[in-house]
Amino acid sequence: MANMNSEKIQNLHSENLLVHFRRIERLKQEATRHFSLDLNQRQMCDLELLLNRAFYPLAGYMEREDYESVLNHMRLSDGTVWPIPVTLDVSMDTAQKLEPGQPLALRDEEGFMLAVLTVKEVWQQDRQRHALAVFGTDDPRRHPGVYRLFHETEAWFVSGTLEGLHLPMHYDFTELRITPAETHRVFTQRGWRNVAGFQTERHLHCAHREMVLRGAREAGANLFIHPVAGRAGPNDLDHFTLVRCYQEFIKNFPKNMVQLGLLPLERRLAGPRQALWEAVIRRNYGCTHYMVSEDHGDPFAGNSQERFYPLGAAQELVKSLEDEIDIRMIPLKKMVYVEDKAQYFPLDQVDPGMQVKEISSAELRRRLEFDLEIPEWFSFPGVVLELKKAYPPRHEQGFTVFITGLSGAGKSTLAKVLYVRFMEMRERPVTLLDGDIVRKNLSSELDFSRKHRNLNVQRIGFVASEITKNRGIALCAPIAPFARSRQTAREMVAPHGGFIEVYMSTPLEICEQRDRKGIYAKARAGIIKGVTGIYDPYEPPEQPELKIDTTSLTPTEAAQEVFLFLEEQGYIR
Ligand code: PPS
Repeated sequence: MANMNSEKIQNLHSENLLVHFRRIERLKQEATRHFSLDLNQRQMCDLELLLNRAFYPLAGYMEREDYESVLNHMRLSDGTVWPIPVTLDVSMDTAQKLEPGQPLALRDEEGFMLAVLTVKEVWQQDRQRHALAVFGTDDPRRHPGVYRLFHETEAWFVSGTLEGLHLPMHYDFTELRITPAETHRVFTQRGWRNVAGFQTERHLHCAHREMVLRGAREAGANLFIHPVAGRAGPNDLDHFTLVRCYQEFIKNFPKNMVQLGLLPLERRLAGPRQALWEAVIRRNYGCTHYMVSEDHGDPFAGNSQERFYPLGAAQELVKSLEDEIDIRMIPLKKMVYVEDKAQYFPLDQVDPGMQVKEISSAELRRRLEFDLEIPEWFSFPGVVLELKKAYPPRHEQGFTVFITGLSGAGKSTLAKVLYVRFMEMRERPVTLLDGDIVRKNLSSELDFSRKHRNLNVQRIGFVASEITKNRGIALCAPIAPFARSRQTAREMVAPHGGFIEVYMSTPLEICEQRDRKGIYAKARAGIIKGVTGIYDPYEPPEQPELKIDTTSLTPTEAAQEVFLFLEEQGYIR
């Protein structure tokens, strides 16, 4: 078996797969004749780690022999430990155009050429077999990694060597986008003999500090906090907030102990194989140790769901191959705060009589939203401040009041009263997206077919989500007869602030009696077709935040119900 030699790795890391600038000129000239592929976010992550040699010894996308060997033995065909396939997936259309020896230009989403792949083989993947070998199941419903393989990966694979022109561009947190060659240099300059790598994709608090410090002390190592900056993680925090939180987090360590970096890794969530892969990557970044939790790489790690892989399996696998991959495994232990000792303890050292305190992520979110205390034993003031910016208390968040119901149910009137009252309050900018206004402007080309109604409501949801994100108030009053599109609007808005669905349940008879616009009379007379409630369906909301029947309520009384709800929920004071 190939046993990696640290010195060899150190030397190889002084290089990357980027070619000399003269060669770049040449490749650019030739590129006009090459086939080209625009990479998606996932593929860009893999390309970056290939080019910067975080995936050493890979010098391109895996050949079929290596791929098969990785599936079957977690090793490349020469015996080197490598647990996860790194392949370039293409559509059948592209696959049919490619031949061995042919250059394929790889471009980013803007069409900027990043690398040229010299094609070696093209083959159709067997998703079932791939999934079973890598993930241990071929059921996309049971495993998000398998879901991505089945639904977000093209069916054909291309292998071949790479010539890099540029690393993918990042304009955010550039100082943290350090490559393996740079980390080697930094660690050496600082005289760090032992460095323990720690990966995360969540925000970190006091318990995490205790956990990583404990691990690092055991190994006599400095720390490389190396969060994933690939696609969005398991929580709904935006990337910018997360990284700002990490920057605050590392301020709470002894001086010259920690280095922070971002890893553009597309995680496969393949449990033990994932952990092993991450360890190999950290070895390539110059770490001597890697911290592994008992549910490391599990798709359901860190939430209340049952884990997919057996607890401890990831630690065992990495431990068993430590010598071969040349990096030591540090088992991470969950730490809890023991109140009577005013100190953190590893969970397995807590006696039954001890008072343990914890704050779940849902509870943390609630406290942020309601501007409640977040104790110092739980988190650091700098981290809390960043979180507060991302999760302002509700009275500082934006929200959308989404009023749905039949024509004549009182939607527009309610929306107008609310508009005036919010304008009077002058606390947030207010936008009125009444059905008619939207139909005249945003959706002027749409008709009243199911497809167009859904599109109309989807557009309203998009605009409302932008308004809510920027902390304004969006007042929407479309008929929105279909539950699915109302749900879509909710999903667009909810991550950014409040979504209050108000169902105007005024019965059809009353709406028809009012018939302000005369559309019911026209519908009954057969002059207009497809009027909601007469010939077209209305699916009543099952769980609206509010249900208001304006049969015997004045517009001011209806508005009052909305105000009471908003106050009770903390959106207004
Ligand atoms: S939808 O289903 O949400 O897209 O409808 P919406 O955009 O809210 O409708 C705006 C107004 O169009 C008038 N109108 C119709 N409504 C229903 N069905 C048909 N066929 C139709 N034709 C025109 C109707 O007056 C809607 O305004 P409101 O404010 O609801 O009375």
